[in-house]
Amino acid sequence: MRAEPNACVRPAPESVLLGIGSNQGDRLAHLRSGVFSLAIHPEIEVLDLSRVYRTDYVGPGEQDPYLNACLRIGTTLAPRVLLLILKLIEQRHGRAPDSHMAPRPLDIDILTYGSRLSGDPVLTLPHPRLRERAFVLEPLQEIAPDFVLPDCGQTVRSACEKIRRRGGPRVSPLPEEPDWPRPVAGRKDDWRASLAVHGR
Ligand code: PH2
Ligand code: MG
Ligand code: MG
Repeated sequence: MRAEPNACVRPAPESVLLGIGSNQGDRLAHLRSGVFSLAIHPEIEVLDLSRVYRTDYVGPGEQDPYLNACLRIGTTLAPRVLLLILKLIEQRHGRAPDSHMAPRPLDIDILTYGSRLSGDPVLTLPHPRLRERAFVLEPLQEIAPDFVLPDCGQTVRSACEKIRRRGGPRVSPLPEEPDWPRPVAGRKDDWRASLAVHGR
């Protein structure tokens, strides 16, 4: 059946890779609650989630270590709208609006949005520092090793191997974390139930 000319056509969901981090307060609780906030959004489906990594802070000055993880979501939200939602979730977790490079309870970054390329300074795609950051590439390679980074044609796996060879700040997975939800392959309801239990 053909759609009416004015019918509202829902766009197909895009596959989006996100990085999530915290280095302030109860870091694991913030990450968990951040994932839960994404999962309950009607236009976002959490499709995969890495383990949690303890990572040395990277950047000017000294800061406490981070906990970092990566997620793959499916969403019908346009990139700028998704960005706005992520900022709202960060703020709800106590993040000050202008806390660039300051310690933060929650940071959620769009790493890639489908294979889109964008030089927009508000939302550069892929994330401009993605390939320099082991704290992003290690968890990302768990969930998307074969994803081809659209700006350079490298897979996540090979970008990750490159940065490993270079050495650098420590990035290590936490020992099996009972409070961290894990997706159960092919059983979306279990995965959802696990998020509902762990969300606050
Ligand atoms: N995020 C930053 C700056 N430095 N270091 C680690 N280990 N993990 C982060 O998520 C991180 C960082 C700014 O967003
Ligand atoms: Mg960040
Ligand atoms: Mg950020």
